[in-house]
Amino acid sequence: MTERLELIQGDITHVTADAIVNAANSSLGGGGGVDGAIHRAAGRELLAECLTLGRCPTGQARITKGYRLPAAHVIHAVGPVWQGGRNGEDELLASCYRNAFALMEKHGLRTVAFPSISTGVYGFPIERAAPIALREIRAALERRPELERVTVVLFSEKDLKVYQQALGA
Ligand code: AR6
Repeated sequence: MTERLELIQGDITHVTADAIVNAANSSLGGGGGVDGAIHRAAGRELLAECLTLGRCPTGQARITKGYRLPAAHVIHAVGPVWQGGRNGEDELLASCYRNAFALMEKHGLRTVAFPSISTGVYGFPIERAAPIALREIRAALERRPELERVTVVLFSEKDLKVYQQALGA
């Protein structure tokens, strides 16, 4: 199972996969961080498709094509804004990962790359987010043998170390 899970440091917009996941906001209208990078790399057609989808509630996900990205699809997941940790943030973050995998199953996708959802602008502490992300990824890999590869792409070396430590724990 763990051989189908990899942690790398890099830019998710460069990843070739059936899908990359975007840490989006509910408007699906683009933004900063990884969302901005994905929209810039995919081109304006991505925004046009996103705007046909309406709002996406926190914890849920929507799928589009990848346009000029090397990835075939983008799964836009809306993570929770950190509000101190007692407002359902953990469950909403887990729900992003679960809903992303549900969309993969529905569309017959086998390889996916995730960023560290909610741990940038949305302020979710990465030390708390990493075990939640990895738990949901492992659960999906166990349940779904058709999943070939799940990559978590960490932007900084520090973030990569946090995930590596959580994976070993
Ligand atoms: N590749 C991989 N990871 C990246 C990249 C990249 N190109 N760029 C940034 N990261 P964030 P959030 C990392 O803020 O916290 C947007 O404005 C970044 O270092 O992108 O879920 C949306 O529109 C961090 O570890 O997403 C929303 O309004 C992680 O990606 C809001 O930000 C997530 O940081 C969402 O906030």
